[in-house]
Amino acid sequence: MAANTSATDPAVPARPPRLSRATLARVPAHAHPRVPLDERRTGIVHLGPGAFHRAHQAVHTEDAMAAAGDPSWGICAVTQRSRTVVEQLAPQDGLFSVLLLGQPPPGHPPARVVGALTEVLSAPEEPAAVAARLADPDVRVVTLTVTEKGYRRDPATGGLARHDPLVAHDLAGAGAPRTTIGRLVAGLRLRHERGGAPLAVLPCDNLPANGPLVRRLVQDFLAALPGGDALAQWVDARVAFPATAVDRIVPAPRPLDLERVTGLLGVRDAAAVAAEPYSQWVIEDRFPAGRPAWDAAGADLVADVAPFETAKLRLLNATHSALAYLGSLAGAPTVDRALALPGMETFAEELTSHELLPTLRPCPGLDLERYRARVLDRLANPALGHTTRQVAADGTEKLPVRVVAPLREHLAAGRVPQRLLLVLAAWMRHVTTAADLDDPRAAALRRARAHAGAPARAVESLLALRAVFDQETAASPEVRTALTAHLTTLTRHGVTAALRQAAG
Ligand code: CS2
Repeated sequence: MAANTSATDPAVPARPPRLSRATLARVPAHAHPRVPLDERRTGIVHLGPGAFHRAHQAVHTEDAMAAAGDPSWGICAVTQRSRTVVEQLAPQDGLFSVLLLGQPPPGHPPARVVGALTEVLSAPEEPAAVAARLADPDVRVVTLTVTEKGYRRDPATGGLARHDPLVAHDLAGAGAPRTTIGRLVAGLRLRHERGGAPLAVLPCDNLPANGPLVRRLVQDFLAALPGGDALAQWVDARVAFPATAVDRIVPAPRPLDLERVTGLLGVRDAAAVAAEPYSQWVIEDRFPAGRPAWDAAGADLVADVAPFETAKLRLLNATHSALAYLGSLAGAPTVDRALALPGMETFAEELTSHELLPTLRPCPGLDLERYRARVLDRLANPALGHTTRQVAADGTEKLPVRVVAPLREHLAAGRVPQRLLLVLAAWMRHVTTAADLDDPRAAALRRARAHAGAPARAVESLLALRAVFDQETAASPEVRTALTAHLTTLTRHGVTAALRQAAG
């Protein structure tokens, strides 16, 4: 007979229970939420509570509530698509932990439970409850992390992609909204009807001028709605859309991270996230109905976010994409391993110092050269295990902002930045050869695959993608020549030779 393996058998260690309010007592006190859970009230609705939200805004908000002794900024987390997030968080009463990858700052535990989430809703399943929350006057801030593609912008106009089938569905108004902007507008409409309390909408995705962008998308949506005028006027007058720059590397958690959390906290946590110790948040200070004391918890509240945002998108995100494409072509599974490839550190140093830093405006209170050097140290953190595959995803959404924008500035000044062009050539090689393409425009990209062996034709075909390259950049003979030269070298001689060539 097999041995009895019941939970009462002292020979079999009991499986730790799952994190929840009922099991919190098992967690060491230093890792407990920093706000009294019974005192929290909901003051924020967050759309898209993926790993990044949990490791960034939720942590900053809990710290702000604790610093100011104001528990009225609990977060109602609204998932946009994924049932998994509800299944992770709801049985845990919204509790989750954040594991630090690398050396925790002095006095910080390596893992902590965050109690910022007061409620978890699923937008596809509970549209009325979501709209009601957005209309609730106690809710004074809405934050969003829905990734670049979640906004459904039209790359040609920068406004709402009105002909996108899901946007068209939401504009037709038949049934519950299916896009983030459609859901936001449904909530704003109800808020307007219920008295019109002011609100701030704060998008936290890696897009330049993200606040004004979302304002424009909402206004485009309302302009296309019959009878949307009154609502549009109210939005203009009472809803602020501050811009923000967010910065924390949050790789998808690995099984070993979840095991470490169990080891450190004594409970299992299906919603745990893992992040680098560094975290920064720069926020435009425009909140008509108040905000958490984020400034008392390390965030920078400023009048103009733009220079910070550009610095972060270029020094960190452009370099990240460079390492993702060049690294995966050379077989590096993670960003830190990519940086350790022969010639790559020098390339990253030169890309950031010679081609990115010179395009930046001064950021009050931030030493850009120190930030640049720190970014390279952060990307080299071997504890992150951030896969090049994860960062390489959605290139058609990310590259225009990170790489094509600084490229255009160089071209306008009469310079041809070879390293930025090599990053684009590496993306071209990636999309023409990768086994699985994770990109909202994968179908269009696959058409270039027929030219994988003919660099000039591949360049030609990919330069025609208006979502990535504007007309002028695509028509530049210097751009075409450099891309073809880099793609040829990558195809025939590999990454190390291409790095050497770009260094000139
Ligand atoms: C990354 C970002 O996946 C990506 O595209 O570049 O998610 C990056 O880790 C964050 O922006 C860091 O703040």
